[in-house]
Amino acid sequence: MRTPVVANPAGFVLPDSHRRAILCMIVLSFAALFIGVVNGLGQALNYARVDILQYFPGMRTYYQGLTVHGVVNAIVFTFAFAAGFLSLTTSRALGRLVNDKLLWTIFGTMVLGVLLAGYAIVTGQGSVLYTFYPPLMAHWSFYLGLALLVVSTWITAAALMITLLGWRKDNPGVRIPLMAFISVATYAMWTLASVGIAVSVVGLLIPWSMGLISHSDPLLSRTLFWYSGHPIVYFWLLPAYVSWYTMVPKHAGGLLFSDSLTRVVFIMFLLLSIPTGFHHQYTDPGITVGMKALHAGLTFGIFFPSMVTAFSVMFALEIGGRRRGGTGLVNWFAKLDWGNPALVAQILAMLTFTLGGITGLINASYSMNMSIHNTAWVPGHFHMTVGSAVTMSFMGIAFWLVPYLTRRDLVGRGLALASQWVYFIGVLVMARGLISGGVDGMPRRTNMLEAAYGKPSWELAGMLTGLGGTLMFIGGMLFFAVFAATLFFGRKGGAPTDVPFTVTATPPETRGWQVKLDSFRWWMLAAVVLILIAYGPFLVQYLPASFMSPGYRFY
Ligand code: HAS
Ligand code: CU
Repeated sequence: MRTPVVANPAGFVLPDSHRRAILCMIVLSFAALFIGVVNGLGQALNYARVDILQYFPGMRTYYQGLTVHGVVNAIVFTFAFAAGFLSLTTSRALGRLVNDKLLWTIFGTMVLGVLLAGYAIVTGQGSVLYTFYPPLMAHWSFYLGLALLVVSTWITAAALMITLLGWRKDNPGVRIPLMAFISVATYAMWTLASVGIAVSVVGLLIPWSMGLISHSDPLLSRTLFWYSGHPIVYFWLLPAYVSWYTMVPKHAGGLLFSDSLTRVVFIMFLLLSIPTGFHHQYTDPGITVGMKALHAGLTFGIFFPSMVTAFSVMFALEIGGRRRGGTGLVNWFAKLDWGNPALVAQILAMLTFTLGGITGLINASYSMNMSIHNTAWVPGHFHMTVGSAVTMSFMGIAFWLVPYLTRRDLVGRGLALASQWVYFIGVLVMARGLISGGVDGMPRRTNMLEAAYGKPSWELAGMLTGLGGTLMFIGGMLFFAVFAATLFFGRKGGAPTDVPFTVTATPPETRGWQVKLDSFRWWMLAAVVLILIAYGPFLVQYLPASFMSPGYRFY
């Protein structure tokens, strides 16, 4: 017997203090993106050998600019958005509020973290890029700021967990509503994943940067970084997937393909995101080939839930397109609502992610990685993932979320649509430049204005990178204009009063094996076992740490 259970509690109202706390997080998130996008223009133009960074107030070096770009985009923008958005989705799906004092604590911890890390970066004492590998050394406030940003994610995880446990107590035996399940799963995965960065920052880097220990262990720090650094990409991506699964079908007028399959996808992310970090370290010495091969194999495993996502989301879009009168093999696609900026942003995000995913598979292939590692190919890959799939999805979500939180109408629908098309074309042109340059050996993280070894064939790649980056900047500015205008000048009244909420084609099963899918405890335990298998042998062979390198500050 199948009965749909508590999937859409009616009458949900977000009280004002929650509304303001979540709005603060979303504004912090996009303020960070704004700084990131402005710096991004400087980075992209550097590939075209045009120096605009020199005009940025207080900017000392290319690496300072690149650190700002990476930290605000990859850490602040994503963390703040996930905290605000997933607190809302959890509350909404459970019909139960996340504690508002915790929401404000999360926001306060983030702001403190940004100020501390920002102090080091702005004063030129933290130009260590967002990967902060030792022996490059930053001021201790950089590491402390990052630690606080990670702590803010733990408070969020705890806040969501407490809400879920309270709900479970009041609803014994009821399936967890899907939107809440996948929101909490995202934080469950990240809680396990963030341990690596936390150990590295607190145990190794803060004492070292304060002079309490004189030397660092680069390999151990890199390994701990990538233990968190691969799963962090899914921590960025999964809030977008929450929207793609549970909200995009609603925008498109379609249906979610399967409740159970969606849960399985998120459980696969919980299990497989972490034991794959060595695919960033194929060229590192000190890690056995066997361990690298194991992580490569598991990386192909983590490719699978995204493939499932592609087909599930396409199902939802196709139903929507056909309901709007679409026929034939492709006509349904044209019939989608191309006038809705929230939907358009996310469809364009999916299209770029298809290319981002394929380039990820190439990265993961050990032998192909050897020819693209540390080249411009890699930023080509990640601008088609985090720089577009994630960023454009978050922008698309903002098109309904900001009106929902402020109770103000979206201002400039046409501009909002234009912003996404311009950004989309920009990211494709830029990625074309970076990818082709990378295949041709053009390096990443290199000040091209100073590099004495440029090849003539890098010229076109560099120009395309600069041109695409400029278009992304213009698209970004159009987006920020819409965002700010809505925030300050939107007309009160017509804004959406609820989050978009999808109906599943197959409601959650109330008996059978599917019920077991909701047991977070067992999935987390299984994830820990996989982590031990993937990292245990390395740690046994490697530890104790070898503190061998002093700190360096080159720029
Ligand atoms: Fe990656 C490096 C492998 C996904 C981000 N990645 C990076 C770095 C970043 C990053 C930031 O194996 C650089 C780190 C640094 O600074 O050094 N990546 C992968 C693989 C995947 C992958 C296998 N990456 C991501 C995501 C990111 C991200 C997601 C951010 C959000 N990546 C690597 C590897 C490296 C790497 C190596 C190291 C490279 C090196 O040497 O340094 C997979 O998860 C990708 C799976 C994706 C798919 C696509 C599914 C498509 C969907 C859209 C469907 C479209 C629809 C529209 C529905 C399988 C879901 C349809 C409509 C139509 C009509 C068509
Ligand atoms: Cu990775």
